[in-house]
Amino acid sequence: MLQAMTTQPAAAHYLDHIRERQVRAEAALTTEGFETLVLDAGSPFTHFADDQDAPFRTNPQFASWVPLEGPHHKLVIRAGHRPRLVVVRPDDYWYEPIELGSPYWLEPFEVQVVPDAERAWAAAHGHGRTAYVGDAPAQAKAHGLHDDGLNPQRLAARLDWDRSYKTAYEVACLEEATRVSARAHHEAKRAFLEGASELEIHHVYLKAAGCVEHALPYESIIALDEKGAFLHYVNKRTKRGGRVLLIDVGAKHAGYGCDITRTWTAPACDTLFRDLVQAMDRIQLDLCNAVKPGVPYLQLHLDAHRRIGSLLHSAGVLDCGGDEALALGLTRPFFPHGLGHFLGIQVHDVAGRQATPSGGTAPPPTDHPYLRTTRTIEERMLFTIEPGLYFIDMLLKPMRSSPLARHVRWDLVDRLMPCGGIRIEDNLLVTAHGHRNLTRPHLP
Ligand SMILES: [Mn+2]
Repeated sequence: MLQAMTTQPAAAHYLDHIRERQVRAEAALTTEGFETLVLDAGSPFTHFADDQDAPFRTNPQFASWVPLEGPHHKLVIRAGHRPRLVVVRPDDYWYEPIELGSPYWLEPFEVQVVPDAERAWAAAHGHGRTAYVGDAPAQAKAHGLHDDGLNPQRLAARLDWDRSYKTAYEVACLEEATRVSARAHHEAKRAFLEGASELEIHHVYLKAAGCVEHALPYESIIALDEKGAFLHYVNKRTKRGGRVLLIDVGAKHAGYGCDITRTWTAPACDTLFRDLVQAMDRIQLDLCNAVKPGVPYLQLHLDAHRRIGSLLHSAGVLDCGGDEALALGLTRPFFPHGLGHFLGIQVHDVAGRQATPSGGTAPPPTDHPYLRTTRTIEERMLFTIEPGLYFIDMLLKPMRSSPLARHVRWDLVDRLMPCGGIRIEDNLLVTAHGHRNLTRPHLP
């Protein structure tokens, strides 16, 4: 990690990022009547009846300030003061301790290094009414925090809400992650066309991305043929020699993960399916082109259903398209997930369904329960656009015996079923009058 430092494009924006975080956090603290905020990096999660921990994941609220890895660190934020970073660096020979060095991201903090978790608690004391946000509220209480300061809901909601608007630093981190991921996607596609198995494609991807498996932002989805009809296909990946590859995998930079899906076809693929893939690519780009401030995300999601309905109509699968297919619910079994989600520290980032800065939920329509984004699009939001079209037996079966069955050419559905599904996913940053597609420049 030492090669990183000041040559990163992200580094140039980091001080502004922390300045904005500080301003927003101070405003949230004042509104909610707190003086100090303690963010906890978190504790390791130990598996039940075992002595092994799950790969550690930092509290996203902490990670959105500082890309310091590992458990037990604390960040103490207080109006008018430099944020104080308490770094836990044990003397250890079981696990190699972090080598802190002097990365760009230490600059804005008053740094205190302590040897263990207990001393981090002691060092993380606040001033005045203090809020704690982290996974160890009982320990925070044992160290003197009051009940009403333990993960206060409205304060946490305000911090989440602020994370809907990405800083230049965050965008640069996601762009760096995208460069790495796109390079690895290219290699994975090549391996697929050479006949590799799902597991081999996964290994080719990891090698090209230069990371271990648990450094991916989410478990890779690498599915050949009919396996693509499982939306989160993450089994042992034994299939090989496929005609269709659905690959959904990202990469991380400084804690920020991109989320990219492509669907590739081999020359032996059914031409009917290959045409659908090409048409879905055009639909995805049309949906991207509609992204700009002021548009409700839900409108794009429903528009995706209309366009997919029309595509199925022109392919002969449905006897009607567009509005009628959407109104009848014909497209839902073919496109059974949301059009996209916020992206950031978390792959499904926070506040996509948040109703107001202080909390509450704006749920999606009952017919579209998996839509994760119900916000109206605003500048600096960053989200995925990922329409899908699948042939999923479990969802189509009830339709075969329903009154809707007469709208469907089942012989074509049966012909397409072995091809699995299509998903094409880019990451978009919303600008003042439109958007910037972060993925396409690197991966057509
Ligand atoms: Mn996604």
